[in-house]
Amino acid sequence: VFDKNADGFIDREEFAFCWNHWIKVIVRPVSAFLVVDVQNDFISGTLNISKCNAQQDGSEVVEPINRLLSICSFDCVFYSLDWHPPDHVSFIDNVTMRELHPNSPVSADKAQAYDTVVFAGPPPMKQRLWPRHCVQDTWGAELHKDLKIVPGAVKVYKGTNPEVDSYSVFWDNKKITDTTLCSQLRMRQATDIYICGLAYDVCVGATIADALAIGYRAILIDDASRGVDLADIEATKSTIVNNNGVIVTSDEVRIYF
Ligand code: VGL
Ligand code: ZN
Repeated sequence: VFDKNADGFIDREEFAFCWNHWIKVIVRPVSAFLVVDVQNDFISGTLNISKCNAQQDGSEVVEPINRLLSICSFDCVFYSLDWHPPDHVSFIDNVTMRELHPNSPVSADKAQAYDTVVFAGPPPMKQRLWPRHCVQDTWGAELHKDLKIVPGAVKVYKGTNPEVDSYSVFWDNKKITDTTLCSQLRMRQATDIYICGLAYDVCVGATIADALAIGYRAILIDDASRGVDLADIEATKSTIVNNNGVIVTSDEVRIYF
């Protein structure tokens, strides 16, 4: 590596910095494949996204995901699961269990599924209310039966704290606790994260935003993701591109042995 000061080479420390921050990522990338929340409730259960604004069929992500898992050789594979206790703060039928902030746009007695309220806190917390979904150890929380599970993959559980929701697979929405994904990616020195699954504009979007903020190269696989709201899906795509993320289709992903 030549020094711009023209005396030959840059020193060891500077080389180490370049290696760790730039060169390693290019000559020795470590890839992670992350399948977000491909669970029954989002596909055909209580939070069936095909009944939402975008009317997308969540089961269509299974074919491209399985194909990528069989032909690509990712260094590590993760499956995240939305994994809520029955008293979870995001469930519409639990809205009267906690105090709302006086400035909440909707009151507890008027609130309906998909509305956004503000809980009193402290601190006050904005929360979109969802139908009861992905309750721990129920059918709705299981991964789709046709989804290929590869040996050695790691399952990452999120949304387990009853008091705080968790869209990103890295942290809960208040950034109180991180998940096993954070430590696993650090341990494996991952550089590139390929992300897909459900829902495009909710958990997939929040996860890729965090991946880019941490500094990973993040790749969203468009045809292996389905979402809730068309406008929010478009906004998610803009955020990814504006933050130097990449959006590809599954046939563009080529990581071979
Ligand atoms: C999700 C709504 C509520 C998701 C999770 O996985 O995208 N969406 N909980
Ligand atoms: Zn959830």
